[in-house]
Amino acid sequence: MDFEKVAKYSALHPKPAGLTLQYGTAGFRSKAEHLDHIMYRMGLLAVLRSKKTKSTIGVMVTASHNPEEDNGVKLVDPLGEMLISAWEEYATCLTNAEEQEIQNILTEICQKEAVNLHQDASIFIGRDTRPSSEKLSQSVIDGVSSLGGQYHDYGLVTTPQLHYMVCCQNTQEHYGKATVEGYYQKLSKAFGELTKQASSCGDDQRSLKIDCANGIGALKLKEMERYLPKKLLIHVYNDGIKEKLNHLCGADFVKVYQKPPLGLEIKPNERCCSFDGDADRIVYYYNDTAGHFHLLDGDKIATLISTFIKELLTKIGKTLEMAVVQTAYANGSSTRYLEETMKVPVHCTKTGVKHLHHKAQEFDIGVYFEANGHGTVLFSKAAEEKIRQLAKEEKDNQKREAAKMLENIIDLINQTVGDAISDMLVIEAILALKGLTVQQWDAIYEDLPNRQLKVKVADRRVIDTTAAETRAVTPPGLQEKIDELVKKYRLSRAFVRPSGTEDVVRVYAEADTQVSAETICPYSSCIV
Ligand code: G16
Repeated sequence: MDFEKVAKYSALHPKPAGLTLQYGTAGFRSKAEHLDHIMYRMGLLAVLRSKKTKSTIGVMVTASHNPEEDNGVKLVDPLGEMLISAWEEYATCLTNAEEQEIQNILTEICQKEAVNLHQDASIFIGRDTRPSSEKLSQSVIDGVSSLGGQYHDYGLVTTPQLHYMVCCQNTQEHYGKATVEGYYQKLSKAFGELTKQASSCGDDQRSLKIDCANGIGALKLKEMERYLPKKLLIHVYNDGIKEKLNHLCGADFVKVYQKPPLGLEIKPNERCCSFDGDADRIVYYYNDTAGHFHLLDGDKIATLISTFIKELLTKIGKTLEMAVVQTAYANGSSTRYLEETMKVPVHCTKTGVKHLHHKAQEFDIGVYFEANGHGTVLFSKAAEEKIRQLAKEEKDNQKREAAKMLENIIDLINQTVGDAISDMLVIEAILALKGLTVQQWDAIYEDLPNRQLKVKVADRRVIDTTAAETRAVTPPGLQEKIDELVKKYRLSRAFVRPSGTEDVVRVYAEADTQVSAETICPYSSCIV
């Protein structure tokens, strides 16, 4: 390692005195002006991770749903998954080190992980549309270069596009071509094939309004449009030309406040959806004729997709084990519907797609979605092979057609991480194939009324949780108070947890009526 070069560049990316940050739910997030040294150091760490795994590693500069003034960075592991947790600790340690400690920490990581320093390193870099992102990604490049790593700067891409390209590169393009164009071609082809199968159901042209949170999603959807079959008419809103990223719009805003985004006028019963700032989350919604807003969140998406897959599995007559993975935010009605009506096993993990992803990998088919719209479907290698073989060789027409649909779902869904564009295409295809309106989809089950709040506290780390974040273990007495409170309301539950992406505590409550949920929620936040 050329420590002199590392030290020389490091001095150009100084750490603000007294600042400590943690690798949180999805990497580091903070005000953009705090992040320069972190970007440089994540460039360094990505090189070591690349040498260790002998693979290309991704570095994405984004703070996704956070306000425009924030920024962040997350590292992407070889198959497009989030960075493994042991290395999250190295990331935190390196980030919080004083300048003179950097050399020792890098050496320690190399020793512990037996990193071969002679191994080549390759890093893929991407960024979102925040004004601060370009400069910060340059700092990542400085980090990569000062340790002699090679890099490919993809510039403006959605987070899931970068995950996809890392996976393509490390699977010798078995997963697809490691270019943005390759991504458009793969998804559009699978979508075209799937919806071709829908045309026999007599479906006409479908149109969808998409709120892009004034972020990267708008840019990428516009690029992708020319690849997509004309049967899907997409109308992009909040494209970032005039307004600020995530301001009163986007998937997070719509989910938390349960109202439509600014900048998108909804006609009664019109199907609309919102992406978040880096296009890895999606939620759907519509207004009914009485003007009431209806949200179809990650739980409704998981139900739609898993119902569809289960029907196809029944048709092909193969026993493949499918499960749904959720978090504590999943609406109680969705869990009940999946378990009791659909007879699909449901598992609950901590918040953060990294946790859901790992759990979903345990099944032949793992459908995972956070209620906030972040999720995807994973097919095990064995399941994928079986499906592809049936799609090619099965003699029975009906079975073969069902297997082909599953094969196209495999190609359409971005299995590396939740992806708003890919999820949107899967949902649109399923709705077309099943001939479902958004209202019919919504009516599959009725959500329990719920409320979510963000609460500012002096130090959110005083709250520690257990049981997949459904119970608080500290501060003492907090959980007992919540238990006492929820006892008073029917079908109610509530929990609090510190956010891993924003400096807030999140409070969630649900109950049999909206009034009860609203009463519990502000009350829970008072306790905090
Ligand atoms: C990130 C994570 C999600 C998580 C969300 C909120 O989303 O990828 O898994 O649900 O943060 O996390 P928290 O409640 O800990 O703040 P995004 O879209 O912001 O990258």
